[in-house]
Amino acid sequence: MIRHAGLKSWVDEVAATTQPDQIEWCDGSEAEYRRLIDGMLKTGTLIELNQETHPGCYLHRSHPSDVARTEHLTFICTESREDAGPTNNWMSPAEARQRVWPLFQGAMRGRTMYVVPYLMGPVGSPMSKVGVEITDSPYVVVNMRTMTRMGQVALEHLGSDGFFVKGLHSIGDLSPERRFICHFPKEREIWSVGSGYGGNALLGKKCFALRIASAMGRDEGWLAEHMLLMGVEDPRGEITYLAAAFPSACGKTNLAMMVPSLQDRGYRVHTVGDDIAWMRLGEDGRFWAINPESGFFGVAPGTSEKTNPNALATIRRNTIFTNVAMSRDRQPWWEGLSEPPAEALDWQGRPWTPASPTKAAHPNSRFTAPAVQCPSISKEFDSPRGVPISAILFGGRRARLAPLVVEARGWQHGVFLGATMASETTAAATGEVGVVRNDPMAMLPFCGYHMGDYFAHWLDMGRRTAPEKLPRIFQVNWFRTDEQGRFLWPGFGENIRVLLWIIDRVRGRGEAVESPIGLLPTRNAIDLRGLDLPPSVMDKLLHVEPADWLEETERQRAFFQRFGDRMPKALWQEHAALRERLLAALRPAQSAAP
Ligand code: OXD
Ligand code: MN
Repeated sequence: MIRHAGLKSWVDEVAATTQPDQIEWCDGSEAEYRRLIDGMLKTGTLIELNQETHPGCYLHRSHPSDVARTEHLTFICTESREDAGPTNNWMSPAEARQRVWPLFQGAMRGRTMYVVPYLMGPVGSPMSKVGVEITDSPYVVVNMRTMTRMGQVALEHLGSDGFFVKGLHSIGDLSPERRFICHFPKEREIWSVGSGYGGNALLGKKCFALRIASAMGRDEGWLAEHMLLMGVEDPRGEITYLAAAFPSACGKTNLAMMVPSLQDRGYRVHTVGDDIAWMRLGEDGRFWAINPESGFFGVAPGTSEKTNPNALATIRRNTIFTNVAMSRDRQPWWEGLSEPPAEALDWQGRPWTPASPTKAAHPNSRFTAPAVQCPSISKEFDSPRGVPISAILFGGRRARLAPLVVEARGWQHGVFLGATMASETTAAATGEVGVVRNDPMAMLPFCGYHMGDYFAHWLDMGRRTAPEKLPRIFQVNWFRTDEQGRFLWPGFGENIRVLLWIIDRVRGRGEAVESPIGLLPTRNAIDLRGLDLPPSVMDKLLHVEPADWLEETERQRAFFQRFGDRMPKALWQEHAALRERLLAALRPAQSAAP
């Protein structure tokens, strides 16, 4: 019995437009999940994987043209184009009604319309928020059950008159010509049509928890960020919580679930989240964060016993794999997992052998798995108050230029480091892979409003509490390469060494030295014991080349200029100060030249 009149009337209105054969209200129960899985096994939407090695695991093969987020078809629908800002595609609400709404007309004829209430965030948390997704895809429903707290629990949170974010989704005819992902930040509403892919179709994730939530955070004084959340425990049992923003497919899941190489010295990692963080100021003046999700929608390729053993343990059961390959004995496989199987079916179901010229798994193939199955899941994962954040990391994928780690001089400089992040593109979105693009705070595709205002909001959050209560801000880069293109830093479990320096800094212990771009670790500040890394390599990893950075400030200038007078002056001041410091660093070298 639905007690919420607003919800009931919206569902009636949508049904009148989409004309489904039937309507199913989802309660999130195990029995419902089982029934939907069985139905999809019958229609071939899901394929059963080897239930002995992978109990409760299934494979879904998506349409080959529907394998990643489609940023060029993603719109922010505000009355004024200016409010969406220069980094978002814009569509007026009137145009959306004219161009996109008709695509929902009769779209669910012959299909079931599922009503999926879901909660983003832990049960009972003041930060948690309710969304309702209406969808005609049972694949979306079962993924939503893993990725959110779905069903009855959300209805209870909602009560009879609570607020919820409306999300309407139809796979339509899956044609990219009729694919739109529209966000209405003012109305807190989402329309998505023509795609079944995760980030386009699981509306709780990017659409609500980032694009709509970022606008809610601006209005209500909190932050919705593309960040992992993790705790690092030291041998004394003290846990320091970090939040880290990296662009899609740049290792957030690996870092969040890291098995530290220094485990035998008593360090441990506690995973709180791998993709999204909602952060607010607590009564104690510190930043507190929750992970609004309850599952992982991770990138499969490259995930292995070496790179992320905790992820492999997580996805051994109750996991939906999308667009991976399947071996003859029906086990999921992807590039980087292990030795290739002698024979397999590739992500499109075609016969594949190691001699095949194409990849077996799609580069953006994914797993959807419950967070609680992760061996390193934090005991605070379900905590309504969240975790207190001591440090924020911004990281990109940069083969050149950016050092392994650098600390901001303070909050304002830290916001500048986040705002000037740039990274090489990956397969998580359609388009060219490997080109450097600006991706401030890893939010370029996910900020639901003008990014100049977003930077101002970050600066404002820093003014709301005492400076010593603010998280310290760092920039990291695991991806620097040598002249042959080989990674200089071993990464993965060894990243703990960088985190320990960061934690030392937070706790007032670590040694640092000034550089034009921020504070670098001193030569011996990062513990390299037991790691075969010549000092010359460490020097390269921490090297800051003023001439190259000066060139980078030109990129930064061009990027900042796009935001016109909505670009906060404080960030222009940081830009000018950086140039000053770089020019000063270059001066002696220039005067020594003949
Ligand atoms: C994701 C993404 O799916 O960032 O998390 O694309
Ligand atoms: Mn992401």
